[in-house]
Amino acid sequence: MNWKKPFFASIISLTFLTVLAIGCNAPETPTGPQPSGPQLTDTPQKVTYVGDTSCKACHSESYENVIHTKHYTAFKPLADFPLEKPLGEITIFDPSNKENPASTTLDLSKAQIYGVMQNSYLIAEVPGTAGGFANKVYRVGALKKTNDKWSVQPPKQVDLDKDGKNDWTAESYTCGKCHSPGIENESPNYGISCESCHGPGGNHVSATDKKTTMSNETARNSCNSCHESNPSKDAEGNFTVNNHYGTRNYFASKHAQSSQMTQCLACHTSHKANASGSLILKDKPTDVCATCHAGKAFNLDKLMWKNPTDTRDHFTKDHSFGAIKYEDLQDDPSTKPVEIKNPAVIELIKKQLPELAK
Ligand code: HEC
Ligand code: HEC
Ligand code: HEC
Ligand code: HEC
Ligand code: HEC
Ligand code: HEC
Ligand SMILES: [Ca+2]
Ligand SMILES: [Ca+2]
Repeated sequence: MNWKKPFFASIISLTFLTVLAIGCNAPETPTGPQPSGPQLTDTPQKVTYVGDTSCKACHSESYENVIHTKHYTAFKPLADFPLEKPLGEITIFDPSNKENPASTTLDLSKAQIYGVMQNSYLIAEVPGTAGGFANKVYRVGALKKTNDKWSVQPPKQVDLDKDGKNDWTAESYTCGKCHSPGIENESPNYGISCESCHGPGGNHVSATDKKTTMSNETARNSCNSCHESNPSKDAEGNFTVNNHYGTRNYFASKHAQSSQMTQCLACHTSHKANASGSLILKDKPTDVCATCHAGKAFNLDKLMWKNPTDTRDHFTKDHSFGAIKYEDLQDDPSTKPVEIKNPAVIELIKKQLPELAK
């Protein structure tokens, strides 16, 4: 399998999506893994997402495994969070136009609420107003837990209308592509679901030929659409490895370059979590390495470094497996993103990722 192809496709689609996320009035485009098989026919087939319970009817074992993975807890229904008091009206500001900020009143008890992302952000639909809220889906609140109950609070406090008091600002929801693709896909499941990796299942479910209407290959190639691994460029044109989602620098590893490897799934599972709830093939991560590197002892904490300048400590570990050490990058430790200043590493990027180097 050629690793680089899906890799580039994902860079291109991500760049495109970033542009979409920034441009407020950009048209909506289906995102996430696209179905494999013939595409771009004269009459494009409408893709339909049918939801997990539909898959469960025939693939109950997969279903039981998958619902216990962290993919399934990335986005939850609000009903999972017992509230201190019933939802009511809030006045929210759209921060996208700082000169002339629009505001509106939203009755949360009647609003279309999609759910809660990463146990903290309340995601809901906000009807458009004159001069504001053009993007439909917004991060309208932050959930805070006190004792056993949750309350909805402003996600961000900024004095937008400059009256001396902080305003409840609701930002356009740009995180859904990876955290809740189901919202945009109009899937019955708003979070990450079977179809987030497998592509829409409508055809497969209704087809008599089950074998050719769903391909494992689509799912194997899906990981990168959310776990974007390559460096990116900042506004000054520096390469950075600041993304929170990537298996950072995987391109530089001997693994990515080896045809023996089946990429992510050489070490990870797609459905079944290990004893610690992680999608890793063995309960002890070093036991995975031992299946191919018998007798070698790896210190994964050192080898798979985390961004040391990320105060929130939630960035994915480096996956270059020794090809790029943090010390090699010549990062400026005073800034949060990890800048790549070392000419030798920049050369490596140019060689392995010529598209990105342009
Ligand atoms: C009505 C029953 C049914 C439903 C509903 C169904 N499948 Fe299947 N699925 C099958 C059968 C039968 C096969 C073929 C198994 C075989 O021949 O090995 C299959 C095969 C597959 C395969 C393997 C394809 C391959 O290359 O081997 C995947 C992946 C899959 N289904 C995913 C899904 C997903 C995701 C959903 C929900 C969107 C779903 N299925 C819903 C019956 C179903
Ligand atoms: C390109 C895909 C993508 C986008 C866009 C994205 N994320 Fe993530 N996010 C991920 C992935 C993948 C992970 C899991 C990383 C890991 O486990 O190493 C993650 C993890 C997280 C976590 C959990 C970190 C932890 O340590 O538990 C938070 C919080 C988060 N993202 C917030 C956001 C917010 C807020 C946005 C939008 C402003 C956003 N993400 C946009 C892909 C994305
Ligand atoms: C994180 C991505 C991901 C999610 C989520 C996911 N799958 Fe899969 N699935 C895969 C991959 C990758 C394969 C290919 C198997 C392999 O190469 O190990 C696969 C294989 C399958 C197969 C083929 C038989 C097998 O197990 O190898 C079926 C059936 C299937 N998935 C059904 C489902 C159903 C049903 C759900 C939801 C309950 C689901 N999958 C959710 C990635 C995913
Ligand atoms: C050579 C084995 C290997 C390959 C290939 C690999 N990973 Fe990992 N990955 C690991 C190990 C081991 C860990 C856990 C490290 C730990 O817990 O100390 C991990 C952790 C992760 C995490 C959890 C976040 C974290 O920092 O703990 C994510 C997300 C991840 N890998 C995604 C991927 C994706 C996506 C791919 C494919 C591009 C991939 N990995 C390829 C071995 C691998
Ligand atoms: C639709 C976007 C999406 C796709 C596709 C996707 N992931 Fe994830 N993945 C995420 C997000 C978001 C998280 C963070 C979940 C959390 O921690 O709450 C995550 C977390 C993880 C983790 C760390 C937590 C854990 O369960 O161990 C691993 C490992 C991982 N994904 C591997 C994979 C692999 C392998 C594939 C492809 C078969 C894949 N992912 C496909 C979005 C995605
Ligand atoms: C499916 C087999 C497989 C697994 C599993 C695997 N590797 Fe590798 N590893 C390889 C191959 C193949 C190479 C490339 C060998 C080469 O080109 O010299 C490699 C190269 C490496 C290298 C660079 C060269 C070296 O030997 O020092 C490191 C470091 C490494 N692997 C670490 C790990 C770690 C750590 C794990 C577990 C998280 C792991 N590998 C899991 C197959 C694997
Ligand atoms: Ca104010
Ligand atoms: Ca820095």
